Amino acid sequence: MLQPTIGIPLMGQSLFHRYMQQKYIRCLEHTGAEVLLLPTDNITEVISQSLQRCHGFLFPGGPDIQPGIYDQTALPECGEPDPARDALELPLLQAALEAEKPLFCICRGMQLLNVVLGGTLIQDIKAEQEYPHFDFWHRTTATHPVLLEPNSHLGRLFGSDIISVNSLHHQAVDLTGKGLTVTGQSPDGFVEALEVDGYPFCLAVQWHPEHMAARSAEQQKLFRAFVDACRAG
Ligand SMILES: [Mn+2]
Repeated sequence: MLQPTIGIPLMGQSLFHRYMQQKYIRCLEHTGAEVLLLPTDNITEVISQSLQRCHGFLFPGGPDIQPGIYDQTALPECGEPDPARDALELPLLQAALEAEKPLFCICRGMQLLNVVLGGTLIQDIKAEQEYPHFDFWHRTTATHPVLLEPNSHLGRLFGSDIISVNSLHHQAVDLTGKGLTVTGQSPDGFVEALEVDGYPFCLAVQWHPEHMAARSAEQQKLFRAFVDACRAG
């Protein structure tokens, strides 16, 4: 298969949403993939059709996940959720995992992966952080280091145990879900990358490679590895 199709949940219709969505689309199209945006209406149909059509799924950034989903009540610091996206993305990710589709989970996407597998989130990290983990202005450049497990998929992909990343999150993975291993951490102790034990192909990162890839050959590797896995599947 020359051109794999990759499903991405629709982030929203506002100018801001379309700008943020376009970054993922460009990176995937640049590596030769076709993108299918998945709307939040007719969820059952969207899930069954996209599982047939898509060779892989990218779960993008976005608003905070409703804390009730991981059995917590919302703290005042928790952001405004998007219940429609939660309603689509939770069962879609569950179904994609069962079908063993190649996955790329970014920011909210990584947090979603953790929650789907029974993990929890820290609803706001501002009081604990020692690095600027939410720096929208510097989203195209690196703002903090990430320490990678040398024997992980990411450690091998980057050929290094330390990389520099941008950061656009105010929440973080707390208790990890079933079958997940932490393979990247910030120096102040927050989870920046997860891997699913024994799963064919899943990249899960807390940073935003889609905003860095235009200038960073290192970050482009993530999209290339994902699209290659989709092509092989
Ligand atoms: Mn960070």
